[in-house]
Amino acid sequence: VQLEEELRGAWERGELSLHYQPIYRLADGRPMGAEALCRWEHPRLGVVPPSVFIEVAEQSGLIEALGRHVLVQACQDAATWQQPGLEPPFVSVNISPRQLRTGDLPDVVASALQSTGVMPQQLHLELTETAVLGDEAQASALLSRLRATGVKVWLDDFGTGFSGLSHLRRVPVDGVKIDRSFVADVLRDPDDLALTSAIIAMAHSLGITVVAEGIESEGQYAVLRERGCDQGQGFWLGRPMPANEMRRAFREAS
Ligand code: G
Ligand code: G
Ligand code: MN
Ligand code: NA
Repeated sequence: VQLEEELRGAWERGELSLHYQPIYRLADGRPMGAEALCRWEHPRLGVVPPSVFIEVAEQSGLIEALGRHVLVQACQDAATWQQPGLEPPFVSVNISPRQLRTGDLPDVVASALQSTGVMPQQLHLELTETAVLGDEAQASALLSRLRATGVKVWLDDFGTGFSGLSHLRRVPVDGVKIDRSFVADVLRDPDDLALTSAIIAMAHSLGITVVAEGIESEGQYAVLRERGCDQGQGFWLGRPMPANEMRRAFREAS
């Protein structure tokens, strides 16, 4: 309850900010976009990790307001990444289960796009498998509505919920992000390599883009590229950074 009180109004006090981790096309190493990651710098406690405060925000309902701020800020930052004549880098925003359930997500997304002038294709929403589990029919309807506006939907932490592959037939998504627990062992564990390759092949047969997360070495990058994985992110490629640094990195790469 105490952390909840501290979190209330934290955005308005300027304690919360977004960092961005670049996402690259594996075939040629070009940066395609970035994932927005929320940070909380508490004046006394220091940096509180999202793994702690997102949970608190979810349970208290604060996630709804926080989620709106995050979407607007992410779109504002992405608007500064656009360069004339070049395909603009996308921004990928994490959406938690409660934001999905409240039902007004399409309106929140539309208003963030409208107020910032960002094209819908430039915005990706990352949903976890568990968020769309449970009520598949309702989730599918909502995802279809979102995708109809041009926004892209990605399944985050893919492969950790056992229903993974069968899910892809029923839930309409543009991409999947292979969970970093698979990527971590892809060079050591033949089972993880087999599973990762199967996810890539299956997703591609359905026309779905595959992103690997948690790439921490050149070897992991090489094997994922060789297996046809489309995009990737991880500490070996780039750490999360402030928006202005991300902007500079996109400029230097173009
Ligand atoms: O940066 P870190 O590894 O600590 O992130 C931990 C978790 O917090 C990740 O699963 C990430 O998806 C989640 N997260 C980070 N920023 C946001 C955000 O803005 N909204 C939501 N819902 N989750 C976030
Ligand atoms: O659950 P989600 O995928 O949204 O979590 C993203 C989190 O993963 C971020 O907090 C980010 O800091 C973390 N992350 C990004 N790249 C790596 C990596 O290469 N290794 C590890 N261990 N974590 C990473
Ligand atoms: Mn994510
Ligand atoms: Na993830």
